[in-house]
Order: sequence, then structure tokens, then C-alpha cells
Amino acid sequence: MLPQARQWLRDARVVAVLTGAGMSAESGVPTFRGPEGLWKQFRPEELATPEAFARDPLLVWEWYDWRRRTIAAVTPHAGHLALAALEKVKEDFALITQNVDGLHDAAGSRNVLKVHGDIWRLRCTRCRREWTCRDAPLASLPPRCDCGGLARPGVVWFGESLPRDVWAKAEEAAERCEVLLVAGTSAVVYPAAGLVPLAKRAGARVIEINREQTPVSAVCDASLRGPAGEVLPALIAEV
Ligand code: BV8
Ligand code: ZN
Repeated sequence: MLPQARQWLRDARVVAVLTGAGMSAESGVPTFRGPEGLWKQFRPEELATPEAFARDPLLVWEWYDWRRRTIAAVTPHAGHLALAALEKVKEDFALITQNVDGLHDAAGSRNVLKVHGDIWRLRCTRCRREWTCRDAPLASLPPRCDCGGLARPGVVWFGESLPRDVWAKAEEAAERCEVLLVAGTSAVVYPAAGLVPLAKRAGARVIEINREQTPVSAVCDASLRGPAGEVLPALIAEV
């Protein structure tokens, strides 16, 4: 499987990658649906929603502050670095991520399409101003805008639509690519998971990197079982 997957990747001029929370697991960031995905007995689907934020902005901000502190303390692993190296040797490359942690940017990836937003961005719920804030922990919770309005995390919650321009670029990348790498995602969250069958229908070779089987494993041309921090460097070395 690996030699064939390496050959497809070597021969490809146009490459796209889709990553999920499993990409950050070996850096020490808990995944959403793994055993460690709970926070104070809440599931992400219960907190990452506009309703939860409207009901209890402080609770939601305590969760995001905890995640920001966790992320601020970790570094990208060899898998992130391998993807950044791959981008440098491919003429046409796009990295689509569902992750909001910024670890791909920290690893040196350039064309990063954050389809679910960015945990380091804040947006004012009153004046809509948006800014980057890397304070971990945040000085006070919930954070406020200069205008006095309540700030929210600059991420896409369940029930919210994805940023239109970023999503359009992600769809275009999935349609154009000759090879799509799908790393560390359970492929249950839509519309992001729909990028995999979309790439397949458009004629791409799809290579999955995951510890476990997922709902898209069946449509993949190669499904490499193992941790992204080990499999991606082996897949990408000397490509
Ligand atoms: C929308 C940002 C509509 C916030 C996130 C029923 C059916 C289908 C769809 C729906 C449905 N009901 C509702 C929906 C829509 C919903 C959805 O898909 N729900 C799911 C749960 C069924 N989607 C939405 O609401 C989206 N919006 O549809 O809007 C609309 C349309 C037009 C106009 C208005 C509205 C918005 C979805 C975005 C939600 N935001 N995150 C934040 O981060 O705080 S989603 C969240 O889940 C994260 O972004 C995360 O990345 C994403 C997906 O999870 P994964 O990344 O895959 O992580 P997970 O833990 O699940 O899996 C980890 C994987 O890694 C596993 O496979 C594991 O085996 C593997 N792994 C672990 N360790 C390793 C590893 N692999 C390799 N190496 C390792 N070391
Ligand atoms: Zn404001």
C-alpha cells in the first residue's frame, strides 16, 4: 500500500490535503470524538453551537480558553512538517484543515484553508470587528471588544455556514487535485467530509491516513493505518 501511495504522490503535480483533529493528536491536542474529547462532561457538539454560546457565553469561553492554553503549549509534529515540505515541492498545493489550532501554519504550511475558522481569531458580536488575540489564558472571560460588545471565537459552530470564500477555494482544490491526502479525520462532519467523494468523483487518487477505519475508507484508493506523525513522513519522504 505505502509504495503504491508514494508512487501516486510522486507522480502528482496538483495535490490537496484534508486534515482533522487526529492531525493534532500526537502534538498533544485532544481530538473531538476520541476518549479524551470530553471537557467537564460536555461533548463538543454541545458547546460548539450558537445556542450554547447564547445560553452561557462564559461556559463556552472557559472551554475555548482551556483549548487555547492547551494548544499554546504544544508544537507541530513530524507529520505537520512533512506536509509543509510537500507543499514546497509541488507546483499546485492546497491544505484544507478542519482544525482551528493553527499548527499547520506554525509548521510552515502556506496555503492553509481553515474551513472551520481559527481559534486565535475573535469576532465582536456587536460591531463585527475581527482581530487576532493569542493571549492564553485570556485576561478576562468572556472577552470583550473595545466597543464593549461580547467577543466570540472566530470559529464555525455547528449549524453555522462555512466562510464562503475559503469553502469555495476548498471545493475547487478538491475538484482539481490529482491526489487528495485525508489525514486524521473521522469524516463525519459535513460539508467538509463531502470533499472526499467530491475529489474521488473528479478523478483524484485518495489516500487516507488514520489510526482507524472511517466512513470514507471505502472510497479511498489507499488507506494507511497508523499515526499521522509517522505515516506522513514515510509517505512524503523524497517525493
Ligand atoms: C453546516 C470548529 C449548515 C469549532 C467544528 C446530520 C447529517 C449530516 C450533517 C449534519 C447532520 N446534522 C447536522 C449536520 C450538519 C453539521 C454536521 O456535520 N454534524 C455532524 C456532527 C453530523 N455540520 C454543520 O453544522 C456545519 N455547518 O452544515 O451549516 C448551513 C448551511 C448553509 C447556511 C447555514 C447553515 C458546521 C460544521 C463545523 C462545526 N465546527 N469545529 C471548534 O473547533 O471549536 S467541527 C469539529 O469537528 C472540528 O472542526 C473537527 O475538526 C471536526 C471534525 O472532527 P475531526 O477533525 O474528524 O476530529 P474527530 O475527533 O472527529 O476525529 C479524529 C480522527 O482522527 C479519528 O478518525 C481518529 O481515528 C483519528 N486519529 C486520532 N489520532 C490520530 C488519528 N489519525 C492519525 N493519527 C493520529 N495520531
Ligand atoms: Zn465591537
